[in-house]
Amino acid sequence: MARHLITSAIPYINGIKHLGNLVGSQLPADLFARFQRARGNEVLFLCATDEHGTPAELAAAKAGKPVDEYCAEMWAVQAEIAKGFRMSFDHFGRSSSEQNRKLTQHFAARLADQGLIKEVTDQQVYSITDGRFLPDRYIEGTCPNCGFDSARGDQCDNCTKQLDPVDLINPYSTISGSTDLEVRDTKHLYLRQSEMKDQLNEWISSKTDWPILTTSIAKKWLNDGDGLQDRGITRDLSWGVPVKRGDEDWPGMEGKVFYVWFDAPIEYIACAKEWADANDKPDAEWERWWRTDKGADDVRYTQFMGKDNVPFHTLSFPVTILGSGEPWKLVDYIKGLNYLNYDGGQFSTSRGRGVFMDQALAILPADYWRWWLLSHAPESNDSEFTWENFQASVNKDLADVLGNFVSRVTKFCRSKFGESVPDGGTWGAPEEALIAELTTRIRAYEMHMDAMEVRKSAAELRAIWAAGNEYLQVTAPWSTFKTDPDQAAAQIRMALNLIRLYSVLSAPFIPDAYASLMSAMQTSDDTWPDDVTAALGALSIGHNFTVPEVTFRKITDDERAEWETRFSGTRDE
Ligand code: B3M
Ligand code: ZN
Repeated sequence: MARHLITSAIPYINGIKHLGNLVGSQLPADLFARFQRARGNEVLFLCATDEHGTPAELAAAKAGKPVDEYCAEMWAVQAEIAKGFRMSFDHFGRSSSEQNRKLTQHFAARLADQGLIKEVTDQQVYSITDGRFLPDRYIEGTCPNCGFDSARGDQCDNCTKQLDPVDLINPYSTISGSTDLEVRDTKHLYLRQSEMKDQLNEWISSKTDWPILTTSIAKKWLNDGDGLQDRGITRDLSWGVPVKRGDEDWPGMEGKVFYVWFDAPIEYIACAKEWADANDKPDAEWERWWRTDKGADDVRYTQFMGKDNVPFHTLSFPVTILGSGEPWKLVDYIKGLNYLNYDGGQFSTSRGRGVFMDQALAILPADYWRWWLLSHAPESNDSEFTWENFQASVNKDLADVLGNFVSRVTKFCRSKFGESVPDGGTWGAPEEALIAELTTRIRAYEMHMDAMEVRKSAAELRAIWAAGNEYLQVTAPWSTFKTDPDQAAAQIRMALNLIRLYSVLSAPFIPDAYASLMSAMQTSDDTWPDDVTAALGALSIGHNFTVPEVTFRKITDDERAEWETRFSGTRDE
């Protein structure tokens, strides 16, 4: 049995995420976690909200609420929506937790002990109008790298370059819009990333199996031009993890907090402790996932994230881990994803353009979205959501191919043989051909799922469903029944067993359909089909079933047109 530690990038607390965010990390991570559990492996799947930094402060100010109250409320909202999408997190934590505060301060102390932190008198943009410093998202301007005109102080959304607020051209305050800014001195802690350049280079070069998207971003940051610069890991803000050296005060750092990107990845570790604490487990239980000296050496750790988060996970966070000099687990595989666009443009949180997670669930159940998003995951390229494509995929794959198979087979059986697996006939050439095809396809499906090739996995699963329809086409039990009812019974026995098999194989993609089909087939036997022939005998003669309600309905043209208009960009934020 393998052991898989799986984390999804932790979403910012500042509002409900859109479908592009969902397919960029949580959803493919959930697919992988569910698959590994189905294979009998041990999984710890973690996610959390990213609650510190300027995004949280700005959103709370906009909502007119104290930031801690705002975060607590939004955590509950995000947790509920994640549940709605059937995210199978073992724990959905909070980066503002006590566990993360302690661990972040611990890492800072260790890094300082190793000589990897320096104190720098830094120049920060100060807004005279607002009477405060403007770190990160409190300031926007033109990107010095690509010319994008609303680059944020910490990162350009267009070219993904990590920025320093003082680099922005034509900067303005996002609080007041004021351009009455000046650069003032303030003291900050810097992480000496440059010291770790060789070690990081070596580590990344050893990752020959990583997606090119991931390694190329990492290598670009390591080796291009300015390379791996030392970065400020503290901020002049009040909300965040207070700057301390372990339990000790840090002279000169009073009233400052750690930068959100310093404490957010540490939450991956803290979240495991939150999970253990919440379940009354001793520390050894979470440490066996995270400490290589305490059992984590056989853990395979996979991270899922959108491409804009890759530099922080391939450079900054590994510097924290390696630089600590402690035996923490490093990531084994990073699955970086591209962006999902919306109908000819970008999803836009500020303009309410596109479908947000709560809105999606209000119009259709989770499985419809999961299937479309995963089968169109932005892996090698950015991909695009259009209502036309969504309607076509749902209607074809889910309603026509899978749903229709289930309904034809169960209804035909009920009308001719009753609601139990019928006796009679034998399996011959068509069944052997089907089993051979399924065996090949299921092995390919497993391979793609193991490799997190999401689209290829979906394509293979679709082909597995289609093989059932082809089998019905070839054997035509409704015709067979007229001349040879015994043989028709054998064919329907196969088809009923296919429903259970499909349900087990499809569960990572469409967990609700899995549950309803298993209940219709009145079985809880979810054995993975290592042996396809055996799997197709799981429902034996006389086994009862019921005809399920419609498994997947079609999306009408009217609905499509209505939704297209509704989500074109008018959501009130
Ligand atoms: N919250 C950015 C994002 O939601 C950031 C990820 C943190 S992962 C440690 O895309
Ligand atoms: Zn840029």
